[in-house]
Amino acid sequence: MTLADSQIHDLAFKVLDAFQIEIPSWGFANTGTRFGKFVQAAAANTLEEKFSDAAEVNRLTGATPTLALHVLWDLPGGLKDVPEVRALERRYGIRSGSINPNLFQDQEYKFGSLCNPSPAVREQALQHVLDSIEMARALGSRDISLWLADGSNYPGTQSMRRRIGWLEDALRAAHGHLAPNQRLLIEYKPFEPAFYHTDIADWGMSSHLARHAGPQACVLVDTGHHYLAQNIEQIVAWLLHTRLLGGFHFNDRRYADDDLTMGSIDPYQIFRIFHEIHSAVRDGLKLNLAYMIDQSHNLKGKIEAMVQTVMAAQELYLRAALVDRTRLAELQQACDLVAAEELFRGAFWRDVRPVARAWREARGLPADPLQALRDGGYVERIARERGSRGQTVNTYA
Ligand code: PSV
Ligand code: MN
Repeated sequence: MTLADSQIHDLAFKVLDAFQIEIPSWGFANTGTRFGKFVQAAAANTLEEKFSDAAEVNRLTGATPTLALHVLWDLPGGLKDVPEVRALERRYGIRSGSINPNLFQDQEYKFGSLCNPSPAVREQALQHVLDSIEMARALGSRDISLWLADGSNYPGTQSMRRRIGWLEDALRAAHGHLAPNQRLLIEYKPFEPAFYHTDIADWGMSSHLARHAGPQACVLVDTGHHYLAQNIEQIVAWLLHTRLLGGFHFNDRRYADDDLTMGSIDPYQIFRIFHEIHSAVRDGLKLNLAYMIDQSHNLKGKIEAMVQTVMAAQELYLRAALVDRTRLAELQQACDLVAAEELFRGAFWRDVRPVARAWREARGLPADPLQALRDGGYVERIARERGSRGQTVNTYA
């Protein structure tokens, strides 16, 4: 670590001023596992309650001005719901963020959506994507985040190759409907809910589909959507190099797509990802990345978990920003392995919480957002109000 303390203060303020991360509406709703749901009295049952919770997270952290919306869960009436969402945006000072089509919940999608062998089902799925693009446009949302559950469970039961062609056609058609400022983010996932093959299983498949769809399509990296040994920061480096990286769904995992708190299992992994991004920026790449959280907590308090996640994201982003990249480049060039590694992990081990605290105070935010949440009484109040009305549960998240 070669940056002087005075440099760190200024850099940290600049970095934290610029860092924003989107939170998901489904992170405030009751969810669970296929074995059971543990409902929380404070969970959000309506879109208004999700906006209200998002506003509370933003009030405490100052870093989450947008809320990702999942179409069927949040906009079941389609375009008709847009005026209501607009009113909620104004009331709570939170903008709609990425729009997430839902191609996995309806019975028709049992054998796939955009890759279903039935032309009628493929058409229905494409229409849903086009409607979602339309909703995003009406809400002023730039990104449509597309995740497909499509795949198969048994060898020989589907033509993987034919399904690639159907997917190419659909995504190109969807791309044709984007407004000039909109983007199609194509998410990949190796397995679940399909357990033999998944149609978009990795970043190579997403990259190919994005290139084929058109210049406004890019790749969405969900940190939970990799096999355990995969080097995610190398994938990020490739996507940066090929200009195909659109954004992230952040979460952590120990086994598969566990949706645990970002950085709770392997904070060094997130640090390494952020390092790749900071170094790309330093090398002059013009990036437009959507940082999003994709977590829905079943056991932790939902708002508390979200605030904790935002703080973890800020700290790891900042720690990665503190790598002295000029010196690191020299050490890399000289193949001075130990010195390079010590410099790198020195930044990782730096405790940035005091400077983050100073930044929060300087920006009129609570120095300790988690304590402020506990002291503020918001969760107790909504638990009383919402708990007495009975709870709803998302079918999947
Ligand atoms: C799928 O596992 C996923 O990561 C997609 O982004 C979905 O939209 C989201 O989770 C729903 O929870
Ligand atoms: Mn995701």
